[in-house]
Amino acid sequence: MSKYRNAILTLLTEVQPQYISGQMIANQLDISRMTVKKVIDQLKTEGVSIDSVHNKGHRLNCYPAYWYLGVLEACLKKQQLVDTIQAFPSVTSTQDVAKKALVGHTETMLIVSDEQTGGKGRFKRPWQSTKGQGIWMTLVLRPDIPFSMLTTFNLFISLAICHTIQRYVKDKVQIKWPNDIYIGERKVCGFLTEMVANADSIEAVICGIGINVNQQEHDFDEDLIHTATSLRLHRETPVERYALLQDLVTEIEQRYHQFLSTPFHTIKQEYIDVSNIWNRRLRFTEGRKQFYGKVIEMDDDGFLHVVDETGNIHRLMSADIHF
Ligand code: BQX
Repeated sequence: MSKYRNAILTLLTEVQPQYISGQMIANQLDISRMTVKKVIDQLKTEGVSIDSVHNKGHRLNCYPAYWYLGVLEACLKKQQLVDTIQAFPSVTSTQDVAKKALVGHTETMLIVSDEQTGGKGRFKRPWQSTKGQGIWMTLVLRPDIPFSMLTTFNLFISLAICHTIQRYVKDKVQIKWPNDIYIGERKVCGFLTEMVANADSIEAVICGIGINVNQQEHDFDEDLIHTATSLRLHRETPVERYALLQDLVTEIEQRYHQFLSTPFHTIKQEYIDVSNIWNRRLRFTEGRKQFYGKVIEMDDDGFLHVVDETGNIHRLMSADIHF
C-alpha cells in the first residue's frame, strides 16, 4: 500500500468536482506520474469512483462508500476540534481503540470505523454497528475541567448531535436524556461520555457516538426492528456519510466552545425544548430496582428531578429510562 494514498485522495477531494492532472499531483507530492497512476488504479480496484480523462486528469466522482483517511482529512480540514484522525474498516469498538490510542499522547483525536464488531452502549449493552451504514465514532478531547463538568459536557454535545441529525430529516428529532437521540418513538443515535483521569484532573474525555444513517428495516437485528430507526428511514435518499460527519464535527466544535465558556443554564431551555421525556409516565431502572415517575424539572446542573408514584422526589444525574 503506497504511503501516498492519503495525500492523493486528499488532493482529489479538495479539488472535486474538478479534475486534477496526474502531473499536478506528481509535482505537489514530489513523486513520479507513474506512482500517481499506480495509486489511482489501486483505489479504483477498491471501488473508489475516480474518473480519469486523457489531457484532463483525475476526478473523484463521489465520496467513497467506506472511510478513507485522505478523504476524511480533506473534509475535516476546516475544523480545529481534532488534531488527528484514524479510520478503520472494522474494529471491536471505537471506544476501545480511542482508550488505547490516547495513552502517552496529549493531542485530540477522532476515531471512525465502518464497522464495529463489539460496539457497546451503556451498561455494556451491545450496540449494533453494521458495515458502512452508520457513523461509529469516538472523539478524544482534552478539556481542562473538573470531573463534575462531565455530565454537562454530555448535554452540550447532545444538542450538537440532535441539531445535526435534524438537518437531514423533516420528522422531529429529540433527545432522550441523557444518552440517546430519537426520531418519533425510535432510537436513531446513542452517545456516551467516558473519561481517563488521574488523582486531580481529567486527562481525556472519550465521547462515543453511534448514528444509524443508511440502514433499511431489514438491516436491523430482529430485536431492534421495532425500537431502532435510521436517517434513511425518514428520507427519500441515502445520506452522504462524509457530509454528515463534517456537519457533526463542525456542530460539536461550536458546542464544545460554548460548553467551555458558558454554564449549562444558558442552554437549558433549548435542551428542554428538544427533549422527549416531558409529560409522560416513565419507568426508571436502577440495577434490580425500578420505579415509575414523571419528570418535574431539569435543574441548572442538568440533573433531572423526578417524582415517583409515592410522591418521593429523585434527583438524577443519569438514569435508565423506558417509555
Ligand atoms: C454507542 C450509548 C446507549 C442502547 C439499545 C442499536 C462504542 C462508540 C459508542 C461508537 C457508540 C453508544 C451508545 C442499546 C439497543 C440499538 C443496539 C438503536 C442501534 N463505540 N460505543 N447509548 N443507550 N442502550 N440498540 N444497537 N438501538 N440503534 N444501532 O462501542 O447505550 O442505554 O439505551 S457507537 S441505551
